Amino acid sequence: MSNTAARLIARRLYNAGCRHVFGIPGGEVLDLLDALEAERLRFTLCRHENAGGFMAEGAHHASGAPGVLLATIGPGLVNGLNAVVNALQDQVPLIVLSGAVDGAEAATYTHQIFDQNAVMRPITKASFTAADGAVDVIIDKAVAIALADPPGPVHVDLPLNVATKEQTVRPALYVPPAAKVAPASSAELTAAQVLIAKAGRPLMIAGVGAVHHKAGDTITAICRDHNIPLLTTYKGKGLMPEDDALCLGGFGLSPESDRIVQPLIEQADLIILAGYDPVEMRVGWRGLWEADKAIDVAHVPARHGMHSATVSFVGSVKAGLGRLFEGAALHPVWDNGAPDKIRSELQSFFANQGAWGPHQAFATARAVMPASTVVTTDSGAHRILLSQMWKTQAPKTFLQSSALCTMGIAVPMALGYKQAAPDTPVLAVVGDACFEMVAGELATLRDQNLPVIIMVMVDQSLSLIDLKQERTGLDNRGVLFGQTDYVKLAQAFGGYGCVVTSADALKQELVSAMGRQVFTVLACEIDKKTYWGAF
Ligand SMILES: Cc1ncc(C[n+]2csc(CCOP(=O)(O)OP(=O)(O)O)c2C)c(N)n1
Repeated sequence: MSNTAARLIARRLYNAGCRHVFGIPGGEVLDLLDALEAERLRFTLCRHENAGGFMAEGAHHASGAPGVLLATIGPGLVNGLNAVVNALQDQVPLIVLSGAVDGAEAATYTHQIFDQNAVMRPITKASFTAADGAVDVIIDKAVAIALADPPGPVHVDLPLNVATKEQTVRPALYVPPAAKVAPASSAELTAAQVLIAKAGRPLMIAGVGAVHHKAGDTITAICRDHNIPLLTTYKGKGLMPEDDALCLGGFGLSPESDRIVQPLIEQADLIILAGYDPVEMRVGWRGLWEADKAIDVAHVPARHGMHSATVSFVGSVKAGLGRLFEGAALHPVWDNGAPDKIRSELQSFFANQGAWGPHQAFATARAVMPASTVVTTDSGAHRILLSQMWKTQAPKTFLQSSALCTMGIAVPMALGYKQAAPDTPVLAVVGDACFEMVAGELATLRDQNLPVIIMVMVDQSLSLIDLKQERTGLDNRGVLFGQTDYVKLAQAFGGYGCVVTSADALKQELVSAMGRQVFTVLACEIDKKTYWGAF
């Protein structure tokens, strides 16, 4: 068996559970590409490395294994930077493999060459150059670092001469994940349990750390046992089934949902933070509660300065919450019924309403698509309204960039998810500008035979930005654009497309799309003004 550096990297990634690699090859990564396929990792050729990075993220959400992006030297690597920063902010384990020339060569040769590690270092958790004799250690470390809390991107440069060098095969360097532990008996634990025992109006806010630690069942059980209402971030959606009367839904980017829910936060006398990272939140979430009424059960130490908590634990969010509530007997809580009133207010504010528009489109899609559907959404007005309206039953079924909030993620992330989980229905809901940023990836959907359904909300405007101009009295500048024929576009790339202007038509088209073997683009024509005041 060949034991070149390239083969070793591929084998160790396979052993870490990786089955898919996305990217675009160049002359400097051909040995690696060969090795990846030889070790049973399937390569998907995308049309832009940045989209490849989001595809890798989609595959990660489907499988739990780190996503893998392959980029060639120079332009290939830097084309993927937005996806790398997204992985850093949105806490996605992503291995970025790139080609490089040999160190000695770079002394006298400059074509396409710059310090790739220097570019990658500030936007990754680590950036390595694979060194002959230590390739196994480096790839094992890369995987361990990518998966450790908070998960994130790790870059590995593989110089051409190292890629083909035979390596001594050593047992896998076992880098055990740091033990995730519950708080030990301590003064802090006692103080937190006293706060819980005294609470009359407790509230829980859960986020991405609870998703990483699979704490959904624990959170649901605690909230139900003690009648504690739950708020989540957008990434935390589904930690508790969102149709539960105690679940108030996802929050983060909608001023209207903030306006409705913040009085409840003010009334609360105890706030339990469960893996909550405010990187997803608008600035209005800064300093919302006094430190002495908050207990923080976090997956990483807080460095954000957005809020503080009088007692704070870093470790297992799941075991930590379990320990805090061991034997807890709360008083009857929320005797004023405030959470129910807030839930009703949220429901009626974000209810389906009026004639055809985004509300009807989203309500129709939710009603028609099976409960097992995974939805990806992009950045813009469409995403904020959809995040408030779409109810999920489980975490990781509603995917988006909610920390970096980048455009152009939803279609490639849907593609990567479908590639890794072909039996799951996958729906991407995107704005027209977000869609056009990555329209070339329709070719990837065609080549890979992936029947992803794409709902494009067509309003010929960067509506979220348009709305900001409107609110601040500025003229529309740089936000309006012309009409694209999405039906022809879809057909040109080998898929099915149609224009949708009613809820009935959308219902029929979604049903047909689920039976189709190729991708579907549903161009939902709406009036941008339907977003005004909607979130
Ligand atoms: C890569 C990137 N560029 C610019 C932005 C700023 N931005 C956020 S939302 C948005 C508008 C997106 O327009 P569209 O896809 O049509 O969605 P809509 O707001 O109309 O729902 C822009 C330009 C961003 N978040 N990411």
